[in-house]
Order: sequence, then structure tokens, then C-alpha cells
Amino acid sequence: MEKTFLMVKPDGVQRNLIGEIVSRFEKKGFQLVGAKLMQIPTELAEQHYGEHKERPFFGELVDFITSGPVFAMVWEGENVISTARLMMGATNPKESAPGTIRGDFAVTVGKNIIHGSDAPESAEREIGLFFKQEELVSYSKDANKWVN
Ligand code: FUP
Repeated sequence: MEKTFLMVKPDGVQRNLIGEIVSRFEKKGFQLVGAKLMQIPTELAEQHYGEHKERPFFGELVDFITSGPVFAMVWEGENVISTARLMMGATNPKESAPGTIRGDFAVTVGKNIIHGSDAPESAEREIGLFFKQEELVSYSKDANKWVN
């Protein structure tokens, strides 16, 4: 089953949006298979955003993502990579539609609440950067299993 890496950025954690964001993906029908609240070390931030190394905003990006805790997650489901990107909205909140996470909660491009992998290759790479294999679980949600 397809997996993606999603992360509530420091602005989303600070603004108490972890629950709201987790809830949207749960209600959509995706399954959470790994999660942790963590402070990203500078070296990991530079690796994660490696593709932006030459961009003028790289320093700011690394400073921002390491400025406070993030909530890192792995989600699983059919077409979860592209669907999560749709649910996040455009990178620049100026262009993200209402109803999307960025469209509903963000105003500026630097502080856009959430990160999500943009392709199968980046999903695999990012999951590997942030999670050990044993931190991910596999389980089924059988109907009525915990309900009497
Ligand atoms: P996304 O995949 O939507 O997170 O967007 P990108 O990978 O293109 O960009 C990563 C982060 O860089 C964005 F979340 C915000 C930041 N960024 C800027 O600060 N300025 C820009 O012009 C483009 C991106």
C-alpha cells in the first residue's frame, strides 16, 4: 500500500493544529502508521530540503523548520501521496484553495503549516530520513474489534 511522509511544521504545532490536521487525514480514510513529535537537527533539515540547497530561501527554510518541534507522520492508503498534496493545497497560501489545509490556515509562503512528499521517490526518501523501520506499524481496523 502507498505511503507518504507528512509533517506539521513548527508554525502548525505552535498554532495547535496537530489535531485538526491528523483529523482531516483520518476522516478522509487514510491510516496513520507512524508519528512522532520531534525537534529536527540542522543536519537532518539540510538533508530533507537538499533539493533547495541553491535557492535563496534555503537558509531561512532550515532555520524555520528547526525553530521548534514538528509532528512527523507516515500515512498509508490508496493514492495517499497525491491526495494528501491536494488536501494540503498549493505551496503558496496565496494560491491554495479554501478547504485545503494551507488555504484554511496559512497566509505566507514561508510559514505554510504542513509538508507532504510530492512523489513516490521523495516519499520513500523522506520516510527513511525520519523513521526507522521499527517505528512504523502495520495493522487493520476490523469493524467492531474494540466495540462491544
Ligand atoms: P512543498 O512541496 O509544497 O512544500 O513546496 P517546495 O518543496 O517547493 O518548497 C518547500 C518549502 O520551501 C515550502 F514549504 C516553503 C518554502 N519556499 C519558500 O519559502 N519560498 C519559495 O519561493 C518556495 C518555497
